[in-house]
Amino acid sequence: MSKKTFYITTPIYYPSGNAHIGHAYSTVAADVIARFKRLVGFDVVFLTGMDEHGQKIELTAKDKKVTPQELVDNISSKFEKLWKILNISNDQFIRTTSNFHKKAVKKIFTLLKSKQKIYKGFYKGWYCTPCEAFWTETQLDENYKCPDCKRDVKLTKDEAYFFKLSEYSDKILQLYEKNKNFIKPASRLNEMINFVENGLEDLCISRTSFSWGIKVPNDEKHVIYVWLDALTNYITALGYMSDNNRKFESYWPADLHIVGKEIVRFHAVIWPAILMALDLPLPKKIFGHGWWLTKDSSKMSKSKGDVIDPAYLCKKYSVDAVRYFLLRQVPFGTDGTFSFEAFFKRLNSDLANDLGNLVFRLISMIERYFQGKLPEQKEAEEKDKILIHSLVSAHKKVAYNIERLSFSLALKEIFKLVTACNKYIDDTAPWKLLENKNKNIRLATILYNLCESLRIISLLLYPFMPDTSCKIRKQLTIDKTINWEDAKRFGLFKASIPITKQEVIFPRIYLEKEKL
Ligand code: ME8
Repeated sequence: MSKKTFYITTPIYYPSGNAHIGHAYSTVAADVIARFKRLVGFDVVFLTGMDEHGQKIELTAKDKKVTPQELVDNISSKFEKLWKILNISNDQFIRTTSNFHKKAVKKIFTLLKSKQKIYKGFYKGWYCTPCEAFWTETQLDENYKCPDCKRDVKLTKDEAYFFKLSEYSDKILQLYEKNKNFIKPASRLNEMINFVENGLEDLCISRTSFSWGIKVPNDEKHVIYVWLDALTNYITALGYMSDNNRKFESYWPADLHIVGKEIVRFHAVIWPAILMALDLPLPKKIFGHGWWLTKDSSKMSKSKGDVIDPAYLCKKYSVDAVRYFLLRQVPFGTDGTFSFEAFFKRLNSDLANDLGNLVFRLISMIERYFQGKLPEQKEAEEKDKILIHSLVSAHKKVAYNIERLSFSLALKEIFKLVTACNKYIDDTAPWKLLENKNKNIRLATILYNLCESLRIISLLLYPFMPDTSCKIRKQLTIDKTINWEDAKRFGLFKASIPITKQEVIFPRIYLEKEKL
């Protein structure tokens, strides 16, 4: 029987500055889901990439005295490197300047036009260049600024192509009604219902004020609106409108689009309308996550100075510390403020003290009491059974929370096990047993139970912290194969294989020594 497929995407990123932890957020979250789905047997396609057209890029390139292509080549390669540093397991990396994408977008435009979903008219409206978004007068804020980024907007009147978005209000409301999971979390669904209920206007989908973009077929003075170009990446990446659409047939519709909250509107309104117009199936879920804010409570943004570079954090404090912090610190749907104090606190308490120390204590005891070779012992005492029960039942809670994108709760469940193991060591006090030779069996059993606990913890941690999971397994000489099913069973740890202490997995951070 062929495997069930799972198609997950992140937004494609604008190459107009350095990446910051806000970008890493969508991608790390998607990586956790992709890794988890692969573990539980799905055939996964995980797509990320770059959104490389638009006026903003043309202007930045001019400013920097390079061509737009040089600019996007340079920044896209930095993003690609960042995903490697962050251990992102994407299967594809799309760039909207790729020929295959440009060709497919032109065909999509032509198809929509032939279906009379696109027409030519005049556009008069307020344009926000940084957001690449047009606003009607009523949508502007009280100071006539962009309602999203609060920056200046420009009044524009132009001949332009329009997409008949206004035809789709009812169909989109029906979609929300029928599929309650289409937009998550629920608060974002309510925002979208209000937005669509106010009525949708036709969408201007071409520009003549700049040239860095995909040209409208047979009318080359018009460039296709960057959001039409960008959104369709999710299908062109799979070969839609190409000579080989096998992947598209197998993986579309997407199971999950992960996006930041400010672009839910594009994904939950415009994108389904385009797909409906193309007679294509709709994605199953759109999750709008919250923002990382700077200390002054504004959105961390590459056009502002105060950004945190994830590559720097990974290099200095380890990739898994960053992955852990991003997903543990705040629930995925809400905003969070990044501070080094909070980052170090998490690192020290959860990773260095609780998890790191558990691994270190256990291996030290195996070395000291059994010269690194634990005898095979498995008889459980009553007090062990409580620990064993919490271990073998954890996978359900972890899986449930990952599926709901409640990453913080999933990690909390895993770290409850870490705490339980540390408590088990304190309660059973293995060092006291050593004085009595007859009690060596009990001592070995306690240490065996702890090895087994760490084996299960390493499995549950794998989607979040693949490096750490492997380090723990290596230290305990556990087979490298990560098999989720093995998290459901206690007693698989193979004793009698020599274990030796290696590097400390999470060294403590001393705030006073850090130069920030
Ligand atoms: O929006 N906190 O690209 P982008 C959390 N090209 N997430 C943040 C963030 C922050 N401070 N700053 C940015 C685009 N993001 C389009 C997408 S998809 C067809 C086209 C998130 O580079 C943001 O919410 O401006 C978005 O999900 C992603 O980074 C890319 O932002």
